[in-house]
Amino acid sequence: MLSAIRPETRKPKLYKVWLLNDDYTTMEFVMQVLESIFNKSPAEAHRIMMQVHTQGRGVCGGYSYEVAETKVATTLDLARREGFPLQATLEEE
Ligand code: TYC
Repeated sequence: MLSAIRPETRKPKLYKVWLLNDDYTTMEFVMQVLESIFNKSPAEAHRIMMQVHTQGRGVCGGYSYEVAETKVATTLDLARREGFPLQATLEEE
């Protein structure tokens, strides 16, 4: 169906942003990323960080492709500037 004709049927895809665990990025930095880039409360940031730390990866949220891609790029940028190997990826929901 053409979205120009039936705009109400458009269902934008969501993309999950995942944070991956590593041995070198500090817990404090990961929580800072979750609070400043993913707008999490300190309690939620701590919960997600610990999930990544104990299970290898965790979801930071679901966003449009553009927003998800920007959040991944901003995360990687900040991590590299601080000298951390933190990795983040996108996954279609
Ligand atoms: N495993 C890291 C440590 O023990 C903490 C960490 C958590 C790193 C989450 C990355 O996405 C991450 N310092």
